[in-house]
Amino acid sequence: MGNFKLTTVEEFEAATNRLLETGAKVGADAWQLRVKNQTPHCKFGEQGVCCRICSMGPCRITPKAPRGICGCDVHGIVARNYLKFTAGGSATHSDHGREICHTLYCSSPDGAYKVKDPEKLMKIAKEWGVETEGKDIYDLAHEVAVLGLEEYGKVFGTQRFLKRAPKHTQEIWEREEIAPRAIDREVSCSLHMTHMGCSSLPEALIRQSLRSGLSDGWGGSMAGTEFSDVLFGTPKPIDTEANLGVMEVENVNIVVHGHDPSLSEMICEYADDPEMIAYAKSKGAKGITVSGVCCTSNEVAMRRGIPMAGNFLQQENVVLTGACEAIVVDVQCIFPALGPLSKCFHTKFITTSPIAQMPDSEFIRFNAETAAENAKAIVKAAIDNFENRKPDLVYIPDMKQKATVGYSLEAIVKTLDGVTNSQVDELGTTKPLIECITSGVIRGAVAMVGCNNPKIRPDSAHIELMKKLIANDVIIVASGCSAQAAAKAGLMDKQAKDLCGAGLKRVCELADIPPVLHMGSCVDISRMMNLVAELAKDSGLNISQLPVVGCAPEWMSEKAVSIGNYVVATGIDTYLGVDPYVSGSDKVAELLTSGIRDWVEAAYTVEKDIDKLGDAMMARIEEKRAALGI
Ligand code: XCC
Ligand code: SF4
Repeated sequence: MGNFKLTTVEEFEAATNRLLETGAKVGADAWQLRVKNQTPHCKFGEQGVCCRICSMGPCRITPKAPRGICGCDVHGIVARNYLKFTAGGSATHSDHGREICHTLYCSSPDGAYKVKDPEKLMKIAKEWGVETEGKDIYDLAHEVAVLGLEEYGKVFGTQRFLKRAPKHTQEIWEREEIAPRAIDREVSCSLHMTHMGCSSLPEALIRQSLRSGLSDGWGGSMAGTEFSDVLFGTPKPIDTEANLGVMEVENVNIVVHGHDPSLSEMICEYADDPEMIAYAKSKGAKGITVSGVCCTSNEVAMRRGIPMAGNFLQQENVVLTGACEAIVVDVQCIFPALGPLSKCFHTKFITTSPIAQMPDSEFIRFNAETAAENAKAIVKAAIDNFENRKPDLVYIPDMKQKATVGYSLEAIVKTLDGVTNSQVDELGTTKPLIECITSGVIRGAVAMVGCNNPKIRPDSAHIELMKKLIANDVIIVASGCSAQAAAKAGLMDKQAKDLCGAGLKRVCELADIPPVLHMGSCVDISRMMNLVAELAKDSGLNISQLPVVGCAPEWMSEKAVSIGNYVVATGIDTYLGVDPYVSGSDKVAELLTSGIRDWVEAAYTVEKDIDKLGDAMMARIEEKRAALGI
């Protein structure tokens, strides 16, 4: 197996510690230090039993005070908090999707944004019943973009993309009254329900949590993914690298961070511009390196092979290298800490969105209409900053791994064609994958998703679980910061096949894939929804019967809870390594981990012991196989 070796969490931590030493020299703060000041956390908050939605409170529930001033009990308070948390996530993902629809609306043949995948646009247009015959592709793009935008406020009916789900799933959503209507309506309705004096019945609040989640996964996020593909191309397998070592000491380093590819795509475009490269050289650099953090990094890695500097809890590290000329952010998961931190170095912290404005940043407003000039100004500002580097503060850990990324649903279907040598003659379907699963060569699949969280040693849960699963012939699809954890460790290197069980290893060799498939950013979990929908349709099974589970072992954001809700509501059991602030109510905990199974054929498992979490997932996969007699 040559000299392939995974990067261990210990090696990773040693590099981080070395960077923190640089930080200490310049008086920089870091999350590792702030965690100390914030722990132990507030018990009421942790259990979800604090309510401050009206000014008679705040009320917190204890054995001596079992009800708030209005009389709400602990179950109502915990469930209300859970729904609010979900709605925050649905709003965030969906608003990202809306921005993408708007970018599509701004596309033009000679503007900054073009239609790179007209085939996908045609497919969606047909799916939505839009006449395509003889239409100019940009007229069609604008028409479809308006329809996409209307999904947010449609007066009647439910989300258009729900039709992609198998019939059985659609029937469940109808029966349980959780088929999401207008996206904005589900978020508004959630905030209405959680207002003082509205719902305090846990069942009603959790049901709306599922519906709000579905408006994200099968609404806003799906729009985000689909229209990003139309604009920037549907990902295909592509080679890249991951971890801090992708930053290059002699180059101008621009780090893109956030979520919306409308910004990062343009930065990449202009960093590649010969005029800009010449300008960088005139300033004494060898060239320009763009790398990424968080989901926007996944977006440009999947489509352009732009290297991934790291995931969520690595964002401060990129500045601590002392070699980051600019960290350019749009929305979501951006530490406000980057402001003061960048002031300790020469780094420019450039915010670009009215939605995410922060102190100690330079605000260069980025608009779809003026994208080209905005992006150029940002790249130029980074280049101009190169000469301000303080050489004695520069240290880039020599640490990176190869990764093959870009496994959209389309790419997975194409790549797995021909893996089986038997009677499967329907290419362009998921049938070859189904055959690998039914024959037992692959036992099942796990969707590994979500963030890092200081409550868990960063990346360790992602990596340990993945290693365990692939060794047991379970194939992994990954997204978000989980995908980046895998890439940094080396699990997206094709040579990682040697860590797999015999069956999965054979599949990796035949299809020439790594055992952990990078499906994109967190809005791209909608790709996973489309994948399971196709698997169910092609196999004639219900989604809940497939030996497939979801897992977010280190999650932290509201978005992650929204995701969890739509994954479960789609019929996929979901495993969490961090508790979603519901331990204060046995009723709510019971609903989420078991009661909702009666509604949607799936539920949550929360288990903080990562080894046990892995065992539970494998046991579930085997249980589903046994039920199918395979
Ligand atoms: Fe954010 Fe999407 Fe979480 Fe990573 S995984 S920390 S939400 S960047 Ni989405
Ligand atoms: Fe207290 Fe009820 Fe007001 Fe919440 S809504 S703060 S429980 S009085």
